[in-house]
Amino acid sequence: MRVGVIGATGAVGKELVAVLAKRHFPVTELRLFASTRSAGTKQSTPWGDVAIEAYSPDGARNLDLALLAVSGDFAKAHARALAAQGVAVVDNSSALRLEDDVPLVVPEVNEAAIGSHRLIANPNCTTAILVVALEPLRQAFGLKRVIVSTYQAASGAGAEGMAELERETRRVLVDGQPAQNEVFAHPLAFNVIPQIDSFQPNGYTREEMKVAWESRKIMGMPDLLISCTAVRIPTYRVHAEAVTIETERPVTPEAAREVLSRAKGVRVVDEPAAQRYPMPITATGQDDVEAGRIRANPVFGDRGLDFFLCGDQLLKGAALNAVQIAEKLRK
Ligand code: 2RA
Repeated sequence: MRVGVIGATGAVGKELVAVLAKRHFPVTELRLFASTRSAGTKQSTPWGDVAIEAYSPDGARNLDLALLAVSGDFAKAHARALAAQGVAVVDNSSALRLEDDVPLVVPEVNEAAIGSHRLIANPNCTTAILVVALEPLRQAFGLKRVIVSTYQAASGAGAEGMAELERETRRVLVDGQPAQNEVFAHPLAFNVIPQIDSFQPNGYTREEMKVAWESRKIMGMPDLLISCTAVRIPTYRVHAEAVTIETERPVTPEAAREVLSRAKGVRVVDEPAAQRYPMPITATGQDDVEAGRIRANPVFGDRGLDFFLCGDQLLKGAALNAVQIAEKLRK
């Protein structure tokens, strides 16, 4: 397939190229698009050095597949037109995720939603990591309520987020100066920030609402009761999520562990006695979402469960999920 990665120089764009290679996606021609600033430079890829092009609808006309890792404005302006030209499009932005005619897909959960669609939205990273674990639990025990608190890495804000964390940390440790922020609302080094994206009229942030809106759509549960508190922490990579659920039917930690150990896209890491549980340091670079700290939640009696997830948000939360969708589109 003639594959175009649009936003190729960003953190997700680079992962997209790496995941295409790792999963042996049948690329006959790889084209990389980015801003005019990067156009003309070369990026080294498993398919050799590829010159970065400035995007133009005409230039992209011959693609079979376009993987978009750019802004929502770009997606609004170009995604539908590309799909109408016959290009299969997977969009990483939030612009089209809630549109009725655009499936929002995590293949382990709702692959069937792809149908004959040619334009598919890739969910927010925090949502994708959550629903791969929620869906098998829902199937086994039913799902009534979900409460999530997240611990999100700097790379959720792209390469700039990682660079800011590194710069700030050096400034504090090496220069002995206070951290200075530009990307995040406050210094992230040696801090946690309970704000990701803008505040909504209901007091939640947009990131928190995305988790609710998108989980409901992907799981086909428009009335699911779900609340999220999203927090940025000073790690490079991997989003962690502390999850509490109330189930429809009785659940035990043993039964939940069994269900999750059979679930696609999940790896149970849950040996408290050996101090083994999900952590960013072990989940980094891994395709599967780690699930552990699985225990009964006494607030909800025999229908309550607590657990902890760690997922590489540049992989399952972005590039890997997008390429998995592309693999399904190929079929
Ligand atoms: C973040 N989830 O971590 C957002 C980006 N997709 O900032």
